[in-house]
Amino acid sequence: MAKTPTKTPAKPPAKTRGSTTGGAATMTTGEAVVAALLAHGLDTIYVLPGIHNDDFFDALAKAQTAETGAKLRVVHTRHEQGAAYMALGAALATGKPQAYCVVPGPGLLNAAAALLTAYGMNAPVLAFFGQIPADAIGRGLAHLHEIRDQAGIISRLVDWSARIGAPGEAPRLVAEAIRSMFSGRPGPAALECAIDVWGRSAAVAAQAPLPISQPPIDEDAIEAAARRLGAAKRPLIIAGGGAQDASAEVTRLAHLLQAPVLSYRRGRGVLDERDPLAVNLPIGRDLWGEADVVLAVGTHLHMPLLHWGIDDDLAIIRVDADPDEPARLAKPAVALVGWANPVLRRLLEILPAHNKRRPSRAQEMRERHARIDKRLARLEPQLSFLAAIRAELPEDGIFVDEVTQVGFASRLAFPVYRPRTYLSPGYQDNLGFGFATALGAQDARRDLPVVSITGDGGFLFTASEMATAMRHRIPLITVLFNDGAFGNVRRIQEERFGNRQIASDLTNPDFVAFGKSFGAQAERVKTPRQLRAALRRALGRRDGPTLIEVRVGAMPSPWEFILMGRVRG
Ligand SMILES: Cc1ncc(C[n+]2csc(CCOP(=O)(O)OP(=O)(O)O)c2C)c(N)n1
Ligand SMILES: [Mg+2]
Repeated sequence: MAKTPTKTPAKPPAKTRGSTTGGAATMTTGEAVVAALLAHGLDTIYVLPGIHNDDFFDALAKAQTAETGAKLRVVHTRHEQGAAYMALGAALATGKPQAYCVVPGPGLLNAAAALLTAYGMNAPVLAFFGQIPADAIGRGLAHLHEIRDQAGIISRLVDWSARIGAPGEAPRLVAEAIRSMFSGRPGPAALECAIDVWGRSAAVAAQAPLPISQPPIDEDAIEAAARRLGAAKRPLIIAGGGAQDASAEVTRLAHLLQAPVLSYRRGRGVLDERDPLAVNLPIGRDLWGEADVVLAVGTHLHMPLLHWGIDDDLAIIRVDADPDEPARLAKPAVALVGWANPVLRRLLEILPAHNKRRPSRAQEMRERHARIDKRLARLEPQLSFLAAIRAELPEDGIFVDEVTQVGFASRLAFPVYRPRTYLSPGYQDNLGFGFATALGAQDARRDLPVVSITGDGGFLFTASEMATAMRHRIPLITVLFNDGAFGNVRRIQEERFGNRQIASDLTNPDFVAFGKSFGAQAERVKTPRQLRAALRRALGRRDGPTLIEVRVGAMPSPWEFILMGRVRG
């Protein structure tokens, strides 16, 4: 029973283009799903097994030994959230679809925070969930792992989901699921399959990837956008996660318009931050207050619209893949619906005819950076630890953020040079996402170093996945800032609640011994200099995970640079 997705088609990734349908062969549902995933270019699935999915796992096992050369690598984790976060990290690092598979009920719920995060981050993650026997679904017979209305729960978590009812349905449903992940608002999709359906055999016709069409570009809207931008006196570009694949276009627009580009979490690296036009949140807020036209690309504009204010002197141009997004908070002057890169490419074609000659704003931006950097300088030791990481991490290396003091500072002051090299959890900002997400990024991008930063609080959410890192020899480098506390919570209790501390102190293991007990490389450092040396040692080894514990005390609050008041309206 496929649920009909209600999506506007958008641009496909290169691998999902195609249209031919091959012949039929007898196979199980599990085998058909494996074949379909391979046909869509997936090469890995992140899993935690269980009886409901045994026949699917047997199909995965057979594919491992098949003479065809086609293989779906299977990475098993120690908790379902680990599998789902790994798929998320792999999707974010590659921009390509990634899959995970877990048992129904508790398995689904164990993985649900990661699926929620994938939704918030518009990440192309395909979730497979087992199900109780097909004829028992909905009857409340207390089957193993039964959960009331599993399909209903799933349908609230993702935009597109379906249940595979027979082997012959599998190829088409996988193809539709993957198409949905790149259509309209991009994001995760999910497929359920009942315990007795995975192993059922029938003739199955192959299904090539479905073409993904894009909404036609609205030429009137493009013209209106080009006119407004071309005449703008103080244009500002805001890049969100939806701009990650439009780096060249955003860079060109920024230069043509001499428009600064604000990015905070998910839009980092779209404009190389060595460019003086790349600005952080506090500078961006000042510029928002002064702007006459804002071009917002693939962003919810949550912070500007809800915190910084809006008035009639500011025209907003929105570029978004989700047709419902532009008008959600405030009606924009112009809405351009579609993927950022074709829309901006078209805009670039006609903008020169409307644009005036503009003097360079580089010097002005350098001065603004210098002023803000002076204020940010009090975020120590965070900035010095970040500088140590930046000095050692190559420019294409991936930095994975967390909900921790050094993470908050990184959003303001860790320079990012390329798209998809700064992974931040976006608006969910869920503690504990980092380590396992980084493992997935490192697993999918074995050619690049990945550094995960985490607090002592967040790390233990998924620390058991150190076993996964060892089992699958994933060379992730994790830098753990140990302050013996849910430090962010503790500081709020100090500052706002008369220092009545509650539930914010942490009793920790010896993290170095903990890492070593898995067989990982582990060491403890204190200073930024020592961190840099430890990172260099870790980057020289690529045969397994490294855990570097940094002992720290309480750190100064970053929040005055993040939660800032109105500048307009
Ligand atoms: C899933 C989730 N649970 C709880 C929180 C609330 N929260 C935000 S920061 C924080 C403490 C983080 O502690 P730690 O990882 O040690 O980082 P530190 O602030 O000490 O650097 C908590 C509990 C959250 N953001 N997400
Ligand atoms: Mg802490």
